[in-house]
Amino acid sequence: MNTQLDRKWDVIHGIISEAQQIVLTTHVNPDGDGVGSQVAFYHYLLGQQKECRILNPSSLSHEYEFLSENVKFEIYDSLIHSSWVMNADLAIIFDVGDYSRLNQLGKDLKLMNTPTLSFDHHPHPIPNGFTYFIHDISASATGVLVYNYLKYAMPSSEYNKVFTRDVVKGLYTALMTDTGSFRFNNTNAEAHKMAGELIALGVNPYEIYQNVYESGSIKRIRLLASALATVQLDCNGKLAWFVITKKMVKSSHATYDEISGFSDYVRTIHGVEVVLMINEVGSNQCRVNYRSKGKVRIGDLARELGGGGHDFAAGATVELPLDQAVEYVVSKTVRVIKSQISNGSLK
Ligand SMILES: [Mn+2]
Repeated sequence: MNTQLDRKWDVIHGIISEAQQIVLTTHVNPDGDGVGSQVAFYHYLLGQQKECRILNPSSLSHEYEFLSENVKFEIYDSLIHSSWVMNADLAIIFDVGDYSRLNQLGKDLKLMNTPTLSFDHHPHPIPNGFTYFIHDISASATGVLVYNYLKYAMPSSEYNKVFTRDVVKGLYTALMTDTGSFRFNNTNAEAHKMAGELIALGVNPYEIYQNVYESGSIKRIRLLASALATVQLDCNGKLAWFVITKKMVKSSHATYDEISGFSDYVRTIHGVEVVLMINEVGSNQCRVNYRSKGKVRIGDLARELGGGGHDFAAGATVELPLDQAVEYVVSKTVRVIKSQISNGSLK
């Protein structure tokens, strides 16, 4: 934790303490980090007698439904929620690097002049549209920042009261999913230390693992099988790319939210440094997703394609039909990998 951040905790703590009615949200297509962080914070705030609501830009995918046991996840709708949001004195936003990923809620918060507080670890210029922010790109997950805040906010004698079952479940989910179960190259000593502390506080790692990773459907496996059949190698085996077509999704009866984690299978190939998934979402639109093992930086490439993300995990939406998107994106990616090889950053 850097010292600049340490000094910020007291300011942030003051802002949260003063607020009475608080909106909690995360990015569209929420992941385990965003959802886990907001669930932990929600339960913490309830314990502080705050009035709060989780209002997200889109629905929860099925692997995170176990987190909704004692909390209602609502999809933000201006007609239903704007009067409640208007009365809120703070919106806390988790894991959002790009303000536009808040969709309509982001626009409404701006219109209503609601102060926003961002907890985030994506690389981007700050304040990036937010009023206040806790921003640390060295954190493995946004959940790490939430955990550090809660430890700052409460005396250690109160830990057993603060870190309830719901809070630790949320935090562990955030940490586990963003580190790929402690396998990705953002896994560090702090992540393992936090995991150990959460286990000591009562979280059951296997229960969380099962809920997130062992709750898939046979439809998902069928879609995975057809996607894996398209894997191709480029750049002497350093790039592996594959596609998911609308037809595959249809014939497997799976849904797009079930494709998370597909790249993890492809990255198990020896020698592969970058995995590129191209997902046909519309007749003129493809979602592009990059995962790098840590030698090739693909964040700038994703930004060039109009998207964003981290150096080693990023994505973009490309407005092209599938065949053109494949040609355009694969050739661009090959060029980027080759230039990083030739400038010596990749052997
Ligand atoms: Mn994250």
